[in-house]
Amino acid sequence: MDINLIGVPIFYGADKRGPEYAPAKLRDKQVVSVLSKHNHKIYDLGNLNVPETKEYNKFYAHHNLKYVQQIVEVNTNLAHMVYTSLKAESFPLIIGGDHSVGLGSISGVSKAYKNFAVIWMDAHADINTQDTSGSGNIHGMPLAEAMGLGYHDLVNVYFEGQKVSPENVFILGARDLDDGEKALIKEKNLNVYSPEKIREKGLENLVNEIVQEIKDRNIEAVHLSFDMDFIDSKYVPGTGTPVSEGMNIEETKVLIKSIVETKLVKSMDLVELNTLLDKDDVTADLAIDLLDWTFKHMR
Ligand code: HAR
Ligand code: MN
Ligand code: MN
Ligand code: MN
Repeated sequence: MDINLIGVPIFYGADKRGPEYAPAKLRDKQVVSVLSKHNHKIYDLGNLNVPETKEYNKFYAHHNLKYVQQIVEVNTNLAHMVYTSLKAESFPLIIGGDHSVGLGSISGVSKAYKNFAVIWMDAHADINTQDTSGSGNIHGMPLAEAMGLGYHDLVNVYFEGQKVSPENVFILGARDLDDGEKALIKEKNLNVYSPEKIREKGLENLVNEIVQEIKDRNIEAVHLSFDMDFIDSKYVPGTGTPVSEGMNIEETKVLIKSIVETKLVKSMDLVELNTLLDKDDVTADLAIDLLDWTFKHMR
């Protein structure tokens, strides 16, 4: 497989320094040769430009949205990188950065595929809007924006309107939801599976169930968006908003393997590795291990 490696060194969505160093860290850890082992050709396209701004400009566009303009600019460029990668039949692997990049990734996929699904592995649902977010941090909102909900400039990134329909979104591992997010899950009847629910169903069963739904709907592609905080906080010190009661590393690998073996995954994000919070590189090493595992099963 051809893989386009795209770094997005952004922290504006988290409003906390650290995730912007993840692409360089993973390159230091030889991400390119690790992925190459599995018979893939890796094209390292470098990092997208993230414009500088002053902290006092944070709320320039909206009182509860931090760094909107910068995030819109980066995600527009990312969307086009993802779209052109898919058109060239190269797998876009997006290394964040914080999870605000999920919007650009999904937007690019959405231009390439009319009928696709998103599997969002995360302790959070990231479906806040400017009206429900308590933090104003846009990394808590990308999936809402991609579903067409939220601030106009974010909803209309790359091209106007909704990028993915809510019934094609599957959120795995969610265990830290805000009240507005819970309300939206009810209202839209979103597919959200907590770690508890995943274990109850059985890991492979759950993936089979999702794949069945996906196949019934004639879905051509799956975008896998992996937030490091999906994994239980005791294994991931190097992430900005760790949450306990998550799945362990083995369980995470079982899920990833069965998702990837469907052959439907055509693009992926790996986000929220915060190198400044990491201890002895354990989270960076884990990110490498997970990428190694993922692309070993991808063919
Ligand atoms: N729900 C909270 C908020 O909106 C926390 C968002 C979490 N951060 C992430 N994204 N790492 O998954 O601020
Ligand atoms: Mn997230
Ligand atoms: Mn998260
Ligand atoms: Mn407002």
